[in-house]
Amino acid sequence: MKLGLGLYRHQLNAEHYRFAKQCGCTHLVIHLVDYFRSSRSNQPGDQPVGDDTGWGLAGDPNQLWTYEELAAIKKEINAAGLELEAIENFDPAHWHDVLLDGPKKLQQLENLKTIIRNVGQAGIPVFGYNFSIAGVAGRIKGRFARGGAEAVGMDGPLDKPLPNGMVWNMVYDRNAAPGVVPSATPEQLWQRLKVFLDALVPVAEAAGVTLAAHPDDPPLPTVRAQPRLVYQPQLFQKLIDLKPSPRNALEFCVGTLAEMSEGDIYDVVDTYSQQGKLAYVHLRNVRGKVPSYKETFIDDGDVDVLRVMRILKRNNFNGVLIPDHAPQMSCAAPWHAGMAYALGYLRAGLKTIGNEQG
Ligand SMILES: [Mn+2]
Repeated sequence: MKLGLGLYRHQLNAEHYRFAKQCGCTHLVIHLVDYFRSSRSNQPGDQPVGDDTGWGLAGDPNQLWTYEELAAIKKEINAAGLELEAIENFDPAHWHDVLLDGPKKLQQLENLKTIIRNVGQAGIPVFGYNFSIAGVAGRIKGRFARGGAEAVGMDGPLDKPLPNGMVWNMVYDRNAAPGVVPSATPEQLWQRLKVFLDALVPVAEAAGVTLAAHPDDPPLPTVRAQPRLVYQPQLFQKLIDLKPSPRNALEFCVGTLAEMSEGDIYDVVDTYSQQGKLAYVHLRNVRGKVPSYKETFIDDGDVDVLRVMRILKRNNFNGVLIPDHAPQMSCAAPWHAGMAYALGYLRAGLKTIGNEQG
């Protein structure tokens, strides 16, 4: 197992690469979508949360991430003594109609194929995605964590319908007609995922890129009047079986899985790690379950994180762990302190379980 850090778009610079290295990381997972563009309710400094207007504007539909751009970022990361393990998330601007089954779907599937080919050419092994119409919506912030640290949680579901022009909690069309996005059925959503996997998995196989699916966060059957795909642990199996391939794998978010109303988190970790389906792991802790849970410090929630690490080691998981989210700590650099605390804990955990690369 290897230790990594996730960085948002505005953090892709030498200072943050040094910070990761100083915390003992060998790998990075990076976001290229800018979640903090033009939103008053969603400011950089923490993970994106926002209100029911979402995270702001999606990117440029005509600017796909190029090989040159990806190779340049990888080169800078390598120069800092780190490996680039994964890119996390497609931009809604590049695939809104794949999620919505809209008129630009065929062109946008080609967009995604181009991006995966570019990622493979740049030598980046994993691409994480979240096949979700509402996206990561409906969460709140408060002084929920130990000592009054600011953390994210949920206090009741959000089923206010999505306005037209919005998907994946971002706005892709500011000029959309008034009205709301019609609710899909769960069967329609699974069919859309099948179309996506049938198109992308062969390209990923040829490009040497592993596609890694994140479960729905928060994991409720519906959010914003839209169905969710993976809101119980066994639904990950349905996703795997829909398109069997070593390149159809999981962005295994222990926090989200622990928020689900069913399943024993240790059995869930065992089941999927035994199958070798974990591309990389979001390892964070949480107290409670949907629709009422709170994110916690890594040593302070319902999950025995060391026990999870022992199961991963027993099943020979050899990929990257990242903290995903952490509470904001009271100091001049709340995000950095939270991440350094989580990374120190994970690094000690890796040594404790006898992980040779910890
Ligand atoms: Mn996650």
